[in-house]
Amino acid sequence: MKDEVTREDRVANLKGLGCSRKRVEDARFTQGKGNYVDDIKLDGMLFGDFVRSPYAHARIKSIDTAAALEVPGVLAVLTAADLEPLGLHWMPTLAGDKQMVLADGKVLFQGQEVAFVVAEDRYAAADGIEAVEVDYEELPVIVNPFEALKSDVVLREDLVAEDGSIPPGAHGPRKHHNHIFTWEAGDKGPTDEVIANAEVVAEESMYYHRTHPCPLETCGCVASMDKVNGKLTLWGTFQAPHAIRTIVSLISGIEEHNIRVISPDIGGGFGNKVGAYPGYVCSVVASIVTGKPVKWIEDRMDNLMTTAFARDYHMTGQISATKEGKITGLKCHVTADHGGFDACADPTKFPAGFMNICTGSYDIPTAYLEVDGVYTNKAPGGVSYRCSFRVTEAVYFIERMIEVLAIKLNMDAAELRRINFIRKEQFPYTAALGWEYDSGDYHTAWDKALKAVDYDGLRAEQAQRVEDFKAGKTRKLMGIGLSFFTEIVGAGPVKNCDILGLGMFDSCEIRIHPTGSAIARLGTISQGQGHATTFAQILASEIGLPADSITIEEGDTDTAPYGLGTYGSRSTPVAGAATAMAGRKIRAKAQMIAAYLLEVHDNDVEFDVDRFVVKGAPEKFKTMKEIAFAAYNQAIPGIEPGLEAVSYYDPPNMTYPFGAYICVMDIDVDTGVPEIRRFYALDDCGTRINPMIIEGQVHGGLTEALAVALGQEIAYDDMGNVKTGTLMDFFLPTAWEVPNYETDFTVTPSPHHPIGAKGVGESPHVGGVPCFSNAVQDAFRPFGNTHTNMPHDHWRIWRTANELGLHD
Ligand code: PCD
Repeated sequence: MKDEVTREDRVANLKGLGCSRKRVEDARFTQGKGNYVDDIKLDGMLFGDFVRSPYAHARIKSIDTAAALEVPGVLAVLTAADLEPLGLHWMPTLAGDKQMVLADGKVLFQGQEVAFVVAEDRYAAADGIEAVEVDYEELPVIVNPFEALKSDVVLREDLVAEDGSIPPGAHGPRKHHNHIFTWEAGDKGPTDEVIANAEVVAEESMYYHRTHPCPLETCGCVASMDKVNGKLTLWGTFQAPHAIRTIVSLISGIEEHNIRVISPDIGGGFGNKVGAYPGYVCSVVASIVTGKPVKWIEDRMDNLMTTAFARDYHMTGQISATKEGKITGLKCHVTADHGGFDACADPTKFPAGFMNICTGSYDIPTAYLEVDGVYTNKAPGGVSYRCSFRVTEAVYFIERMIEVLAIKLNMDAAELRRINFIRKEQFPYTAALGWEYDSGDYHTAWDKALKAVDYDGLRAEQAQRVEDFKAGKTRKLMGIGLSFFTEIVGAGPVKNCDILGLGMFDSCEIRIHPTGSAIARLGTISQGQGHATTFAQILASEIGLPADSITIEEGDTDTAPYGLGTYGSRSTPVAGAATAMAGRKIRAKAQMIAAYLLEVHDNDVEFDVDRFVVKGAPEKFKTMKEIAFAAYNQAIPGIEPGLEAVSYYDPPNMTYPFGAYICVMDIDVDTGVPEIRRFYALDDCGTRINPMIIEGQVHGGLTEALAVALGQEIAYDDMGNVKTGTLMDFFLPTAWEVPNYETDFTVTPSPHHPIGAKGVGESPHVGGVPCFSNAVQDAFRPFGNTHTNMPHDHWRIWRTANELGLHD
C-alpha cells in the first residue's frame, strides 16, 4: 500500500524557502564544464592587448607603431589619435568623471593603457606590444593624497580652466586642482558642540589601506560586430550587463537594440567587474575596424594593477560619551584616494557611497561626516570588493572608534557596545546621518554570541595570559576581537539611487510551461553566488512548482528584463523581491483558473503549498501543474491563455542585515604570527532562502576579510610603482591560513521585503575585517596599544610588539 503523501512531503518536494538545496550550477563548475568568456572561440577571432605605461606620471611625447605593425600576425595598433575622431579616446566613468581610454598626451598611473595592439593571437599581440615605441617624459609622482592637495603639480590638466581656475566637478566645487569633491552628511555645528562639551572624547586616525578583489577569473570580453546586420554582440565579465549595454550604446552611438551584451559564467566578481574598462571600448572599436571578433583578456598583473581597486580611505574620528559610556556624538573626516580618474561605482548622489552608515549599530544622537575625494597617481576604481558602497570602511571606522573609546573609558568593549545599541523597539530607526534602518534586534544577537564563546571565560583566560607573559612563562598574547555590524544593502529606492541616470530597480520575468515547469529571467547576474539555485527556491514557495522544475536565466540582455545587475548584495533585496512579486502575479492568475476549473468563485479557493483548494473542502483542489496545463488548453472566459508574469521592483527602502562576530587569536610576539583559534559569526539576514548557500557566503566573505585585515594590500612606492602586482606579493589566503568558522544566526525579517529577506553576501566581509583587526589590537591593549593600521602582516605585528617594548 502506498503511503499517503503528507503536507510536509509536498512542502519538501518543492525545495522552497529555507531548504539547503544543493547548488544546481555546481555540476558544471566542478566538472570543468563552465562557460567563461575565455572559453568563447569564434571563427577568425583576433586578440587585443595593451601597451601599458611603466611610469605613474609622464607626458607622452610620441608613439611610434611602425615596427609593431611589421610584427607577423599584428593587424592594427590603436592609439588615442585613432580613437579621437570617433570621440572614443575618453569615456565617462560611473562617478561623473571621465577617463582616458588610451593615453591622451599623458599617463596618470602605472599600467595605464597607452595603445591597443590587435593581432591574430595572444603571442603575436605580446610581440607587437614589445615593438611599440613610446617616448615618455617623466613627471613628478604623487601617491599620497595629503601631498596631492598641497602640490603645485597638476594631475588632471583637463580639469583646469585656461585662466588657471578650477571648475566645479560632478559633485560640486573643488578646493584644489587635485581635489575631486567634498561630500558631507549630518550637522557640523551641533556635533562640534556636543564633542566640545563632552565628558569623554576619544580620537583616532586610521588608514584603511588600498586592496583589490582579485577574482580568480580576470576581466575580459569578446566583441563581435556583424557588419551585415549592424549588430554588436559583446560577451564579457560584466556584473551589470544591461548597464554595460546602455553605456556602450551611449558612447558608441550604436542603437541599443543593436547591441547584445552577454555575461556568461563569471569566475568571481567581488565588485571588480562592475565598472567599464578601456579593454571593452578598444575591443569594440577593433572589431568594427577589422570586421572580425576581438577578444581581450587581462593577465593577473593587468587585473591587480589597473582594474577597480578597493578602499584607500584615510579616516580621522572623534567620538564623545558620558563617563558611564553613553555615546553622545561622532565626527568623521575622510581623505579618499581615488587615483588618476574618479571611477567609483557609486549611486550618483553618493560620491562616497554609503559611508554615512558610519554611526553603525549604535544610537548616536549627533553626527557629522565629511569626505574629500583626491586625485593621485594610482589606478582608478574605488568601491569594489565585497562591499560596493564603502560600508566596509564605515563599519571598520565605527568598530575601531568603539574600541578606542572603550580604552579611554577603561571599559569592557562588549559592554560599551551593549549599552549603546539601537534597541529593538526603536526600529524603524532613523540614524543621525539620514538612513532609516528597517529592522533589527541587536541585543539578542549580541547576547547569543557572547554566550556561545563564553566571553567572560575568555576575558579571564586573557587576563591570566597577560600575567603569564609578564612573568616570562609564555611569549604568546591573546586577543579577543569583537565586532557588531549593520550593513546597508539593496540599492535601491529609485528616488535615491541611480547609476548614470539609470534607476536602481530590478526585475524578474516568469514563463510557466504547459507541463508545469518554468523559466524565470532576472536583471541580475550570478558570479558564483548561486542564483540559479536560490531564485528558483523563492519561486517554488510562491507558485507551488518544485524548484527543480524551474530554470533561472540571467545575463543575456536580449532575453532578460532590464535590471541593474549584481553587486552591493542587491540581488536578494531587489531582484529577489521582484521574483516573489512576479510569482504572486502568477499565483493570482492561477487562482482564477483554479476557481473556473473547480466551478467556484475566485474567493472560494485558497493556495496551499502546491495547489488551490476549495475552502472547507480539502478534497477538492487543482494542483499548480494542472492549472499550468489548463492555462494552455482551456478557453477560459475573460482570461487570456498562457501563464506568464513580469515584475519590475523598486524597493521602498534598503535592507539592513546585521551580525555579531568574535575572533580569538594567539599572537607570537617574537615572530608576529597570528594564530586564529576560534572565529564565531552570527549573521541575521532576515528570512533565509538557502542556509547552506548563506553559510558558504559567510565562509567566503570571512576569508576575504581575513585576507584584507592580515596582509592583502596594493602597495605603491614613492615613484608610483605597484609593489604587489603579482600573487607572489599579493596575499591570497589558502586553506593553510583559514580557520574553522563557526556560523550561527538569528532571524529578524525585513518588514518591507515581500519575503522578509535581506542580503548577506557582503556582510561577512564588512563585519569580518574589523573583527580580525580588533583581535590583533586587543592582544596589545594591556600593553598600551590603542590603534595600529592594517594590514596586520607578520612584520607589522612584530613591529607593534617591538614598539611596545615587548622584545626587551
Ligand atoms: N541568500 C539567501 N538568503 C538570504 C540572502 C541571500 O539564501 N536572506 C543567498 C542569495 O540567494 C544569493 C547569495 O545568498 O545566492 C548572496 O545574496 P545577496 O546577499 O543578495 O548578494 P548578491 O547580490 O546575490 O551577490 C553580490 C555579493 C557581492 S556584492 C559580492 S562582492 C560577493 C558576494 O556576492 N561576490 C561574490 N558573494 C560572492 N560569492 C561568489 N561565489 N562570488 C562572488 O563574486 Mo560586490 O558589491 O560586487 O563588491
